[in-house]
Parts: sequence; C-alpha cells; structure tokens
Amino acid sequence: MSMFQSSIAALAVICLGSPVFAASMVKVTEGGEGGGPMTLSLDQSAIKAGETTFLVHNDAMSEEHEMVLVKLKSADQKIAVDTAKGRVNEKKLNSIGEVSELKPGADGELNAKLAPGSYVLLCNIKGHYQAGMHAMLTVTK
Ligand SMILES: [Cu+2]
Repeated sequence: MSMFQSSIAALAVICLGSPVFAASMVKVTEGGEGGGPMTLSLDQSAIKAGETTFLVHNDAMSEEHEMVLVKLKSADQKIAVDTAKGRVNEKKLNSIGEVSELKPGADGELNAKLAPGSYVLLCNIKGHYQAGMHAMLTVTK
C-alpha cells in the first residue's frame, strides 16, 4: 500500500467514527451521606436532542446512590413523593432508563436517545430524592 492509499484508509476510519463524537455527553455527580444533605448535579443543564451518554459518578464516602432518567410531560410537571416510602412512584413516571446501585466511589453509564423536552434525573433510594437528589435537564431540537 502506498502512502497515499494508507492516508485515505485512515480518513475513512475517522469518518466512520464521527457519529460517536456527535453524541452529547452529560457528566452527573452524586454525593451525600445518610442523614445529611445529598446532591445530584449535571455539568450542563441543556443539550441537543439525539444520542446521549450519561457518565455517573458516586462521589459519596459510604452511601450508595442511583440515577433514574425520567421524561416529564412538561417543564413544570410536579413529581409527587410518597412520604411514607420516601420515594417517588417511578411507575407513574416515564422512566427512560437508570444506573442502579452505584457503590461509593463507583462510576456508571447510561446511553439513551433523547427527544426534545424536559427531563429530570433523580436518585430514588429511600429519602434521597427529598434530601436533594434531583436535577432538571432540557433537551432542545
Ligand atoms: Cu442517592
């Protein structure tokens, strides 16, 4: 193979790989210990529609966390918390997917193809939603 041919081959590989780079990536950081305030934060609050990768990190010292991705009917949809259970009722919500049972210090990943709209990311381990573990994400066209 000549130099010319091998550089064409290299270009072809780069072109095939380009859709991967077009996808959005959202970094999600979770934290907080049992009995205290807890956090779920995103590195960006608005992304474009399409393939999206959520990279989730549990920054807690001793607490397990999870991340559930929910599509809302509207940006102002209220999410009811069952206070006796300390959880939201996921069956009443449009759950797109989740990263479950992340050990302290662990990382997880969720891939989803997102349509434009409003989403909420939350941790639904008992008491965690109420302790602050939810964040809004807006997906635009
Ligand atoms: Cu949690």
